Amino acid sequence: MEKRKIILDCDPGHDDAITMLMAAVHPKIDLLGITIVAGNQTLDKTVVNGLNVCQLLDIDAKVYAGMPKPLVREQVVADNVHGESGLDGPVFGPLHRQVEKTHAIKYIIDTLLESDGDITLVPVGPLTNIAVAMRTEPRIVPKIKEIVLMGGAYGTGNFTPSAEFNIFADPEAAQVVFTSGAPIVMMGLDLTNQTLCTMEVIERMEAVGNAAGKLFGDIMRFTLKSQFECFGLEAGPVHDATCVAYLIHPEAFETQDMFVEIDTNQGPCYGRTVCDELNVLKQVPNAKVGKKIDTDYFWDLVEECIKKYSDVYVGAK
Ligand SMILES: [Ca+2]
Repeated sequence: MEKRKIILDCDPGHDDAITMLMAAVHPKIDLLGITIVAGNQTLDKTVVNGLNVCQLLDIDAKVYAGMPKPLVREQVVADNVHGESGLDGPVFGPLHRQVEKTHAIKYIIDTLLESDGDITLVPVGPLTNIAVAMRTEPRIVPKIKEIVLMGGAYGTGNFTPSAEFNIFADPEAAQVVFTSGAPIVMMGLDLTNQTLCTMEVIERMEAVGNAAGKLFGDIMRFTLKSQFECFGLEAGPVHDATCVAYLIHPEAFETQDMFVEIDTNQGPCYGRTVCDELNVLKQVPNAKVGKKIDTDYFWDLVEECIKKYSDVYVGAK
């Protein structure tokens, strides 16, 4: 089976942790490395969260710390959804896993330059690391096979009425990435909000009975609580994991080629992904934008990934 080589760039984060869980174990994905960015919480916290998830699940991919602040704007975090730690809910033991000494930007640049152009970037946090890598070494851009990212929306935002959190947290970085010329697949809220995790889904994953199923349950039980408190929702989306699901089985997705611009004016639409869904501008599309996902496929895939941990992992640590 041909594996998709990926670098997962994330800001763990509840849905980030589930994305790590899936990317690390699925046979169609070759997880080369995990780079961390500030986003859902400050970098010190997102790095610890990423290491905790790797340690708990025995994920052997190396973890690299990246940018601690957005390019231009003041830092915002999503503690309303993700809590004080950035990954409230699961309880982890003493942390022994360590972050690599190499900076994430250097890792991304060196790995892409040495590659045969077969590496896909999967950014599921603010795009600061990817933008800085592109600006530091523009020769990486033609080396990128594809960027499959979670961010934005052509409908309503979730952090402001106009903007989705990942893009709002660093709109200028998003502009660098969306104007780079690299092929982009954008999983925005219009699609990711279809992955609503109900209590029924949580109980299904916990019933697998291993550490990965328990982690999924601990994560999503907290997410359900925060989604209800923040948005009045009875279920919680697993936004970031749609990117890995797309790489494994793109046929389960409906996408549309669109021209996408980032609003970097600091008004009410700051950080909005302005998507030309009706092609009124007659511009060349720069992104495939996710519209629909087969949710039955999605939950089957999540369960399949969780079950794979029964083979590689026994008992709690
Ligand atoms: Ca994220």
